[in-house]
Amino acid sequence: MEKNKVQNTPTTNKKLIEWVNRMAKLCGPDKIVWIDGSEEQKLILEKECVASGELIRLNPEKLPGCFLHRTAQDDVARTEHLTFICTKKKHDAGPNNNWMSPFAAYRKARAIFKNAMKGRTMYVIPFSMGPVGSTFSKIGVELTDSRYVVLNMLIMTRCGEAVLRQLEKNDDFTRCLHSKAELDIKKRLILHFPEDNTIWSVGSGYGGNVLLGKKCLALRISSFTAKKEKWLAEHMLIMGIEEPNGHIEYIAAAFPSACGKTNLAMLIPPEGLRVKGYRVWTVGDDIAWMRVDTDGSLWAINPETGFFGVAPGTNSNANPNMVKTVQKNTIYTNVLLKPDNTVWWEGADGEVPSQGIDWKGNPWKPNTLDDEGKAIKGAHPNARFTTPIANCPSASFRLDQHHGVPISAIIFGGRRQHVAPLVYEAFNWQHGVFVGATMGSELTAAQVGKLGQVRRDPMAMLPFCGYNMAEYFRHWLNMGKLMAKPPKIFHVNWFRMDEKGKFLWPGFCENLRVLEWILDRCDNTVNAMRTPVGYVPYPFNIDMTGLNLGNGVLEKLLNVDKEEWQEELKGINKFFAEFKKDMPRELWDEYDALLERLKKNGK
Ligand code: OXD
Ligand code: MN
Repeated sequence: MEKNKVQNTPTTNKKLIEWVNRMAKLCGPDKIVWIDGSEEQKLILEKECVASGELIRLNPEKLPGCFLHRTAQDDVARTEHLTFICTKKKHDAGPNNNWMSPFAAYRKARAIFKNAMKGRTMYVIPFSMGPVGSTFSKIGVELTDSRYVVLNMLIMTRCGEAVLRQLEKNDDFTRCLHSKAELDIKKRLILHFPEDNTIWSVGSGYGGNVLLGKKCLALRISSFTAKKEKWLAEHMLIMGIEEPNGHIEYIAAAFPSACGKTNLAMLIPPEGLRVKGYRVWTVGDDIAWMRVDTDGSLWAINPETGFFGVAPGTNSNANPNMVKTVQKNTIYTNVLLKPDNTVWWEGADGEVPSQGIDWKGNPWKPNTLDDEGKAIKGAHPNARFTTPIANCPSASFRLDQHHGVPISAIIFGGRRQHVAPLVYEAFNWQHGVFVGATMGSELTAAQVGKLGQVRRDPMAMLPFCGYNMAEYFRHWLNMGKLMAKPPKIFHVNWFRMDEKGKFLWPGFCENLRVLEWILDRCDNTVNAMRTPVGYVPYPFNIDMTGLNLGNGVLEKLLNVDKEEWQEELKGINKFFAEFKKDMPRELWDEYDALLERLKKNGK
């Protein structure tokens, strides 16, 4: 029997068999195992992980089917500086990406992959992003030497037999190769080859770098494919809002990290609005694939089947639905282990435990200080849970529908202390693309850089757009022309502050009050104030039943300060200029028009 060769393949797809053989030859695993998506196979893998120490089984009474995993200490987040777009021409990756030539990238990575799986098993994971067989969906096959990756992929994607059957009808798939190798940051690379429909990730075990269906395939590779095929692959949540009359309107929303995207996707209406009969249905919290359907509207699916969410700060106040979701069949990564074999993180419900094992595996007590005098955290600030959407009490009943859901509104958002009002509506699609392209967030204490400094993150896609963003903007402009009924575009800012640095808006579930206005605008049932930046609500059109902000606060939240906006335009100018002559003229036109409106007296 020839070593490293696929034996008893469960597929007749020659292209797939040939590729698996070639990669096995490179990586040198002892064994190859095909993931079939069965419960039996999953249970075997879980047992093996517990035996090897990759997973700790959590309290089966309190957290059935749940496990804890700890990553290496220098492997706790996406490593953007080690993430590359490898197109033949550097220009095609754009100023927004790190670039390496495919030749250099393959050569560099091949040396790390060489025999990296020796003594290990190579798992072959056929997965579908989106319902198997939907016109929206794309198939990938991930080869990995990590059982943790397999178990996470089983939660996050549709894996196994059904996907192999689909690949017999159409043999097109994204080739995803992953090896932990030595988990050495100096030998870590996350490489995307959009022209070859290939992803190579080596040297990491952190979800964002290794669950290759997510950021790598569903955003970086798919944004490239989507441009060619005329659809949109976006870093957006999708939620349905059931109106008092039972009708459900769907919105897609893009926010940079740490702006509460997951919380918004599954919010529970505040008491004051709940009595009206509103209800939220969660379609997705991270990625939206959107296509123009035969009705001329934009329809969206969430290509994933799970949430890979940030644990710290998740509690019954911020996100009661997520707290319920993570009670079973969940993999926790880098959280604190409590003596009763349950888990905890900073900002979790209940009392701070008096002791535990921290995310590094060390004994922990609250308020223990490190060498610099800072309290040692029980959970890493980017500790995660991987959990099935099906567990979520607000999971939409349309998750598996092949056509997805129709999108009425697209929302862009950022974290801005000043400048951006609570909500405004773009004048039209082209202006909406400008609003998305100029999105920004202020740096928080958690990021390196000057506090309050604005980082531009267009459509929240800066780390995820697999090609030149100037071309991406052009694609967005073109998509508007394909739609008979394009969604309306809005911008929201939950983070505006007063002079003393206090948040003016309570956020969380109260955000539904703003979404209600947005839906009223989509239905043309409410007027708005025209300002230089867009349409802003009249304060009396936001339903404030049960929420008292104090005199004049809503007016402050909705204020458009022309001087602040003129300052803002200087930053936008600098950002646009980075794209040189590739920047679509239409966006500079929008820039000029805004400047002009700001200079005029009156509104
Ligand atoms: C994520 C991210 O992990 O956007 O979803 O960073
Ligand atoms: Mn994300």
